[in-house]
Amino acid sequence: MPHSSDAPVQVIGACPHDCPDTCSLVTTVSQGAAIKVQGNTAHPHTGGVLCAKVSKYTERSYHADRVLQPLKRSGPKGSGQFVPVSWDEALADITQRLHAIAQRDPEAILPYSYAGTMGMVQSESMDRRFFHQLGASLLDRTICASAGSEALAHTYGGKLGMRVQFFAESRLILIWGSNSIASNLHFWRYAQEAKRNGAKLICIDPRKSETADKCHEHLQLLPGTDAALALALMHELIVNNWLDEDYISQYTQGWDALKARALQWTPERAAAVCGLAEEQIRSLARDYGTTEHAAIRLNYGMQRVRGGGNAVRAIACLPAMIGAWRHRAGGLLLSSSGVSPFNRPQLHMPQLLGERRPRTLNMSQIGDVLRHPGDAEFGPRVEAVVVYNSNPVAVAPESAKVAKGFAREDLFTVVLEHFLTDTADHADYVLPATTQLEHWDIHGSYGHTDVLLNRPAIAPEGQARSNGQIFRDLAAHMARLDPAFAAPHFSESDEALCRAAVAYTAIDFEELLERGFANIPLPDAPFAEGHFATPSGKCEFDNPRLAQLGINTLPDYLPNYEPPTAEFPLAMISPPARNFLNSTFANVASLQRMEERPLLELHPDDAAARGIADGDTLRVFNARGEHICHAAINGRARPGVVVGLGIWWRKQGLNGTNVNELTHQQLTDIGRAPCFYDCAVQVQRA
Ligand SMILES: Nc1nc2c(c(=O)[nH]1)N[C@H]1C(S)=C(S)[C@@H](COP(=O)(O)OP(=O)(O)OC[C@H]3O[C@@H](n4cnc5c(=O)[nH]c(N)nc54)[C@H](O)[C@@H]3O)O[C@H]1N2
Ligand SMILES: Nc1nc2c(c(=O)[nH]1)N[C@H]1C(S)=C(S)[C@@H](COP(=O)(O)OP(=O)(O)OC[C@H]3O[C@@H](n4cnc5c(=O)[nH]c(N)nc54)[C@H](O)[C@@H]3O)O[C@H]1N2
Ligand code: SF4
Ligand SMILES: [Mo]
Repeated sequence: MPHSSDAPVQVIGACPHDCPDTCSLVTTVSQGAAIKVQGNTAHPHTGGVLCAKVSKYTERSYHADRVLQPLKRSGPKGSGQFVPVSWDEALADITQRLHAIAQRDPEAILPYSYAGTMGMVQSESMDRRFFHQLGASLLDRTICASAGSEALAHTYGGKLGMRVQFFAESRLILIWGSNSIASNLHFWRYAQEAKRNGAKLICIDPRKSETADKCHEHLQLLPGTDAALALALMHELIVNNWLDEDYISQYTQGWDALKARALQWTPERAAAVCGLAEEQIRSLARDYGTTEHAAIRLNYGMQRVRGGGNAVRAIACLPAMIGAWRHRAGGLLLSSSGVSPFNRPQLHMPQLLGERRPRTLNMSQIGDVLRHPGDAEFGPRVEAVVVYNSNPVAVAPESAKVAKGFAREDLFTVVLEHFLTDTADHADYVLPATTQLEHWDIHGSYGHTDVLLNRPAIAPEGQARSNGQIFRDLAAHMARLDPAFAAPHFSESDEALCRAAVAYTAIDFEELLERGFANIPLPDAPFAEGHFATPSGKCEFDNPRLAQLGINTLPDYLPNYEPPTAEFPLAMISPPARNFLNSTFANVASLQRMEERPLLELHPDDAAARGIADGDTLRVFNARGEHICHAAINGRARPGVVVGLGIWWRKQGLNGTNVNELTHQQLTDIGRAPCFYDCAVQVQRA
């Protein structure tokens, strides 16, 4: 820690946010205060550039609304009324309550966390040990990526793919289901380099996003129809013989079956399903089938529908059909997190469960989970929930039910947070957490393949403590009631946990201390000669193991759960806003100004048919609820599709709701994930 009287110093850290870029940060500290946060020029993937959100990091860390002492509820559940209490009082009361529940049935306790910080220590180390020792229910962390991740694993054997820097050498890049300029800026820098070198960029997205604006072509398909498009591309690759037969025969499995299926998908058939012109599909297939070094940047935006898993499987077959994997600048990237070297069992210590095998509850159905009365199949009713690194009341689907669940007077809720979010408002105790500037952590990335270390730049603000420290403190208090919590693994420091995460791996911790980042040694072109991580070692077009899961063994097109109807004729998608990160930053004034207010983008025809003008106040509704916001007729929505950019806090909404008031809790075909973009609504002037 820099001494307060020292001249300004620079501390190297890592961006904690749930963003594929995992930037290396340089924080300038003067007199003990962080005065600016910049991108590290020495880290190639960061290139000295940060997004607008994190460039303003000090505005968030020093925000006047930060929770800086433990708070105890003083009003009705959900009222957001609290009184300050001491750490000792809060920890003693919380551990007594949890212990009493655990004595009856530890599965009545549920941890709820996601990627508010992506660091291994503050997101999955001491917390896991604590809940495993308790025997609490396990959480199925499906809210974001599990449909695509599992689909990819069923095809390639893991979350593996192209290395992001080699997109700069590609000749054709399909940006598929991703608004890269908003949510993957540092990939976009590589794509720009390719574009300057003559590459063609094609965006496949129902919304005319900022990224679509900058691509050569844009296929503005209907939400949830990507598998139909992929199958028609296969059809064209087959009938025009744009195939790498040698790659297919050596390194893939199930070609004859896939071919038979694809031949049923003429461009004509797919065009009708996707809401595209036949010629757009033929032209895309020609580009893809005839350009060497063709690359696909697939992203999670296209898997948030009923058939999202199958769509990822279908798209993932394409590079193997044309042998794009032979070169490092060809192939596909969805997530690179499969190369992560971290020693998770060392951090999580699943052995603390002993003989116990707690149930697993799906975070994407938290609305139903919290309102379930309990029965033989479900197990005990949830009596306590501990939330950290997540804001489920705003981000989980069908949020009226989520808010109702959290409003249960008999639910004991502890929230570790920086701010009084919608979720924290429902807590019995809010515990003040440190931000990335104030704690140690170690990070992998799902967009590049480096490991980064985050050193604390400043002392914790107020009485804030790191998640790691809070779980150590909870364990220490629990030890008074249950001696198992006195074991030494409950006092390992955050810094020691950083070291443990990479112990016995190819990553040198001293190098991390020195530079802030380290490369994982990897081949340039992972599947140039097959070597897929599947049991067959091949790219599994046909995966027979899927039959046991009740899933079609070949990729298929599954229509959405909620196709538009006469009553609810518009398909609503709600992708991330450029200047927020999920619901994080929605309370930072300078970023809020850039996003203006909760908006719904409509096509001019859909607006005209309803007498709606730009800026009008709207009622967006379906059978689940209504959300009041403002119309944006800005040329980004296609006919029949509306776009509610996320994710504002519910309490910022005109009627106390956000877009998730309208979404449902049904799950994707693969990966048990939410279907945020598979949602039909109607819109009226309010
Ligand atoms: N600025 C910013 N960056 C973020 C985030 C953020 O909230 N803000 N969130 C972070 C997180 S948690 C994640 S998971 C990633 C997400 O990263 P991405 O998955 O790349 O998400 P987006 O960039 O929103 O891209 C999703 C795009 O998919 C489009 N889309 C919606 N439905 C469909 C469909 O059915 N088919 C196709 N082809 N496209 C569809 C949307 O219109 C949107 O433009 O981004 C991360 N980065
Ligand atoms: N309608 C709709 N809903 C969506 C999506 C969508 O596209 N449309 N996207 C979905 C996706 S992809 C995702 S990933 C989820 C994301 O949902 P969440 O994971 O809940 O992400 P955030 O909303 O950013 O909330 C993270 C919270 O963690 C807190 N936090 C950050 N760092 C720390 C820390 O070190 N300690 C503690 N204790 N707290 C910390 C932040 O203050 C913030 O309130 O939302 C999903 N919801
Ligand atoms: S949010 Fe993403 S782009 Fe912005 S600084 Fe963090 S890692 Fe980089
Ligand atoms: Mo996400």
